[in-house]
Amino acid sequence: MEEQPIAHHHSTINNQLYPNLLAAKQRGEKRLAILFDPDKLRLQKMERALELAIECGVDYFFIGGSLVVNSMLDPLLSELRERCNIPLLLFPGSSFQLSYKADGLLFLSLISGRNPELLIGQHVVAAPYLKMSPLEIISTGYILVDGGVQTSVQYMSNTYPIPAGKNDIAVCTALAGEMLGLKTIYLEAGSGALNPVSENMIEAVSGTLSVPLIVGGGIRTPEKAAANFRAGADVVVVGNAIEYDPGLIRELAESRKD
Ligand code: 1GP
Repeated sequence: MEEQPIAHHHSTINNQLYPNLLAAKQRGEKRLAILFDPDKLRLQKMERALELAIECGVDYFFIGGSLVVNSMLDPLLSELRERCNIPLLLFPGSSFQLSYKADGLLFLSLISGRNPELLIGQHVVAAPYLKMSPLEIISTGYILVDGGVQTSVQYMSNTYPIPAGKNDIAVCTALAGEMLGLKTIYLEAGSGALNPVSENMIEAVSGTLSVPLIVGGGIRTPEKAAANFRAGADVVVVGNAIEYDPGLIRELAESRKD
């Protein structure tokens, strides 16, 4: 008997993630992403988070962290895939955090920093693997903004964040990223940031961009999520706050409509 080609589990959402995000932006629809860090997962909370995410129609799961030291990545992706249709996007801290079990990958270039490994070096290493993978690759200009505390991204990347008050630098960085052809821009205050990215900066950056704008880091309340959406964020990402209180998902989901 002839060998069957390996069937990828991706069907309908594969390669539609970015077109869908663009279409949503054009319609003015907002999106909520929940970040799961495989290193930090506590299974009981995750269970509750998953139930609520399905019930409230969370738009994306982002999967990743600055380290990912354990081997939970694949099992976590399999479990999520089995349980729901919410798109699974890898959000990797390094080129080693890759898996075919997700739907897509935010291919992050840390454009606020001047560390060549994170601008292009790791991308070169990952490229042949990604070329063969079924993952939808979404190139992303990753902009680290000072969040009032040294975060893991800052330490691990060995880069300076953009100072919180320097909107002009953030704007020019985002613009350059878009001009280089990056498909999304991600304003990141870092996981556990004391101060999330200000509405002021979000407004300045979103006003100049045509590509979708993702914002995350230190967002703890539905009010802040709503304010970010009003300021022009297309996608808001929440991690830590959900780890503490999965119940927040309901109001965060509502904040998309404010
Ligand atoms: C995603 O790193 C953030 O951009 C997640 O940050 O864990 O602080 O929500 P929090």
